[in-house]
Amino acid sequence: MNNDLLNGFKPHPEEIELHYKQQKIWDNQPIWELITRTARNLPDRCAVRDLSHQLTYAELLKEADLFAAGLLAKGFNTGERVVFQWSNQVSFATTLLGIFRAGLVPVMALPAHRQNEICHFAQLSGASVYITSGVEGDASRHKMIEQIAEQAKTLRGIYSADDKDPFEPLPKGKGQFTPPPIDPDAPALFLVSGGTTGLPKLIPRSHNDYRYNIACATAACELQSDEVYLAVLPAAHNFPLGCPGILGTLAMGGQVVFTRDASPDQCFELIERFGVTATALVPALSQVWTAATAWEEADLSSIHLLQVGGSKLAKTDAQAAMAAFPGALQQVFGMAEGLVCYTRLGDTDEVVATTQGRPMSPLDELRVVDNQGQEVGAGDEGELLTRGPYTLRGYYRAEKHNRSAFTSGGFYRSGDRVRIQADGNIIVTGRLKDVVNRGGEIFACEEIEEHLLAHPNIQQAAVVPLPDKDLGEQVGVAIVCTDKTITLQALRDFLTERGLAAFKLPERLNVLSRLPVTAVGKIDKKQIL
Ligand code: AMP
Ligand code: DBH
Repeated sequence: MNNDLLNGFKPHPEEIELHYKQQKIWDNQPIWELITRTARNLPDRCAVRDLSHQLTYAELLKEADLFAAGLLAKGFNTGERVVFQWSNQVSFATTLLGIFRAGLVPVMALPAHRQNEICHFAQLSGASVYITSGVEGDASRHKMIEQIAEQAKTLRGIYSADDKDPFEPLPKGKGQFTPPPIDPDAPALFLVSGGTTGLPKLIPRSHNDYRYNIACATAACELQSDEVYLAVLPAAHNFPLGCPGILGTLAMGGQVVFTRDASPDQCFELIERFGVTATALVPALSQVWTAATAWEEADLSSIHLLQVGGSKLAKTDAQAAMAAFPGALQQVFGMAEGLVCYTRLGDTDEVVATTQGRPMSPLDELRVVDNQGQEVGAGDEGELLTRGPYTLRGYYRAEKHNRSAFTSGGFYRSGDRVRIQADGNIIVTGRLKDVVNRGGEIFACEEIEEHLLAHPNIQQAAVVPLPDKDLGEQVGVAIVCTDKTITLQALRDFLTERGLAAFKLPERLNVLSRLPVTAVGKIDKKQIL
């Protein structure tokens, strides 16, 4: 074991770890065992496919082990970090499983990340390897990889699966592979935070905590052994990776279909062809898919779980998705840091349309507090704090930030404003910092966004604070609207009619053909400002 891995990793307190193990909440197995178990029981079943490849469980494991053996033969050791940047295709699974089998620890970069983020991940994690699926027609990527090679000093190897890249191909070993022993309390992988401020942070997820995460997610979503999961969001993101996503599906013996093209055109064809039963989308994508069901002719009746999460799903969009995919919608409020909440199949339409669900584990502890840190009354709004068996105790190598991101009792301050209903379901009302401060009047952007989305011609809306020389901040609005000629005054009249206070009315309007999005497809307010 490379002990350097544990530098800057904050585990759960010892007595709590012990309790989790005694109660079999944590089962002390390596993460790869989720897949090797299926490979032993159902070797000939199809595990993964995309439009050009498919592999059975036995083949998936064999390919993974050849790569694992190759990594170890190159002199990389258990516990060393690998910046892993891979697009949605069959080799995502073989390569990631290979990293796990070798005992190396992947940093789960997303395809949209560029040299700034990749170098940051490499340096912060002290990674010795960067591996990537390749250029995919993006000429700027060659330059990017060259810059990474030059700047990321800890890297001893860079490998690309694309022979057009100026780097070595992925190492491949031979023969029988015996995986090295791992410490199940150590990080198994690093997820990256959405990075609403500055560069993304690294979120360590241990074998034990991530296995528990996956087990809770498969149970809450009632995932079955004949599940066919379509991985359409970037596969390295927590939502499609493990909630229950790719790893949950493989743990159950189901099949994962990878696609790099998220369009309804392509995805609906895949759903019909492979009988896709489950998938996960962000709200913007669910909007596009829902609209497309009106004209696309593919048979989508195999879908029984349509997960939508990552940012707030407007009630009207939820209702439209429920009509387009009957009985399948599930709202998901999750975070790579841990806590995941779901509405459940079988909840009333009202709950599915208007709430973000409830925690997936009975051991999740939730507190809603005011800005003094005092718990608010039942049903009142406040910041959500959370702690539990799969929620981190500290970002990796971020001691200073951790002092403010966690309470002294180890609760993670999510930065999300929520209300918890009497039935236990959560309503996310916005981000703590997503507010406008207009001369001391502080109000949530989300409140105005909700009113804007009630406008029949407005499809997407983002409210952002803009600097104002007299009052500090003013309200700026960016919308996607079917009526391109809509004016600021017309919007102000519409909002006034809905009873919005005059000081909350927008003073700047930008009508766009689409809103900028983050690496996983959430509306990116940083780029609107
Ligand atoms: P990240 O830290 O990048 O994993 O992003 C997690 C954050 O995304 C959460 O803390 C929320 O702010 C936001 N989020 C995720 N799901 C939802 C949802 N269903 N509704 C509103 N916000 C969400
Ligand atoms: O936004 C997220 O990070 C997220 C959303 C839904 C997440 O991590 C998840 C489900 O697991």
